[in-house]
Amino acid sequence: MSAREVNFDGLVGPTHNYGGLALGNVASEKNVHSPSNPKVAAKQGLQKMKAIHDLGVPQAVLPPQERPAVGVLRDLGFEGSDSEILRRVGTEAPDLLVSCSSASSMWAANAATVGPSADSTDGKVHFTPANLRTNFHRAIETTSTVRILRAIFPGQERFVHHDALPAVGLFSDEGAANHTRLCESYDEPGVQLFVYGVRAFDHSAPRPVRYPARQTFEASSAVSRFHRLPPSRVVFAQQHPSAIDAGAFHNDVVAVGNQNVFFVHERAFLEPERVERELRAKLEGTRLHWIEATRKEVTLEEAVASYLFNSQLVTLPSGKMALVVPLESQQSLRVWTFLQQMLAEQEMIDRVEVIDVRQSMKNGGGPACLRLRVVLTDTELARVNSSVFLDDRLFQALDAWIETHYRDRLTPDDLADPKLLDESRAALDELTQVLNLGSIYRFQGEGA
Ligand code: SUG
Repeated sequence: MSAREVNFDGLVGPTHNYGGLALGNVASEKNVHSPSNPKVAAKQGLQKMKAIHDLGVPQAVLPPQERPAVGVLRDLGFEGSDSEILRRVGTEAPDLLVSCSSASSMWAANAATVGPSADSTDGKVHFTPANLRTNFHRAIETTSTVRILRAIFPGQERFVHHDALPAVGLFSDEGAANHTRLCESYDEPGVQLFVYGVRAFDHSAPRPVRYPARQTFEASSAVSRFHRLPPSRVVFAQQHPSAIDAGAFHNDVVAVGNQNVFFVHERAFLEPERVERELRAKLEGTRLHWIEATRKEVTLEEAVASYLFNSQLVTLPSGKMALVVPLESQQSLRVWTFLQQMLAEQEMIDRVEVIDVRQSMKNGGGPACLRLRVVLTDTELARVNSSVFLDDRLFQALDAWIETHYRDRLTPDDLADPKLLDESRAALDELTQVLNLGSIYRFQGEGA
């Protein structure tokens, strides 16, 4: 049974803006309140999907969520018509309006952790939606994420959808951004690396001091239990606290892995030697290529600014790999020089593709943040809602859809505009038809 890794990218929603909402995310803090361009943002994301598709790597789409989330505002006690609520929140609690308007579900790496069937003792694909409880604007994604994942991966025969972990500090969970699967080939059992920022129960263990750790060991181990992974297939690793304090709020800002290649920054983990040793031991017959950038070659600050490790490492039809890096990695002379040298010195990665996702990058979301990886066998693939797979026809349809519905400039002051809500809903309503998703949004009567 052959298996493939499919990248499910979050489409950028019509309310994409710079809210300065994410403490510890340097770009988000830096760009607070600068005007955004949702149309360009969505097109950049779509172009990235097209580039991956054109490399011969399967690509699919996840829809944006309903924003501004008027339903959430109603849950918080606001009453009246939708436009009355927007007007009232806009004047009385503008920060809350910004939180309820973020297009943050575009960063699909945080939507869930996915466990491929080859690794689970029950032979099923497991999904655990992330509770994203560290930031309110992200915590409100979970309910819709569940609905969307169930609509795309239907039935219980092959897919298991778990509940999100309790949304408390002990179980802070940010999904696949802190999870890497290494393997010989996708269809064979692999080893899953769960990376956490803090052990919530252990107050004497090292922890970041400047910024919050968004993933706990307690959450990671619960997800590994949900996914029915034998201990021989699991490695836990603590993120280096200095990486979090330098702005690497997720592990995917300092490490990226695919099959038997793991590209990491020297300061990614607190105990890099132990992590490497345990991965090699558990991978048994597989030769792991551990490619490390030292602090001398790329400082943590350079890694965070360039998002070098937030690249996508994808297997090409030839069996070789490509590293899909953000434009910012090319614009840094030191990072680009390191990349050229790294390319020349190893035999696994044979090309680098440069992608422009600057609108997302200004909120701290690089190429890897925008995608959720799902390994699927042919049988599982056949059960996935096929309308979400990107081909030239869907690309054209989505490009035209963005052109029709998206604004080319947005500031936080625009978020209370009832016309923006109408435009967003009209766009999402049409999208559910294009992607054949049925009614998944609250404004469509779902979960009201
Ligand atoms: O959670 N930014 C996101 C970026 C997520 C990146 N994902 C991965 N590394 N996988 C976050 O910090 C900023 C929104 C704002 O400020 O408007 C934001 O939520």
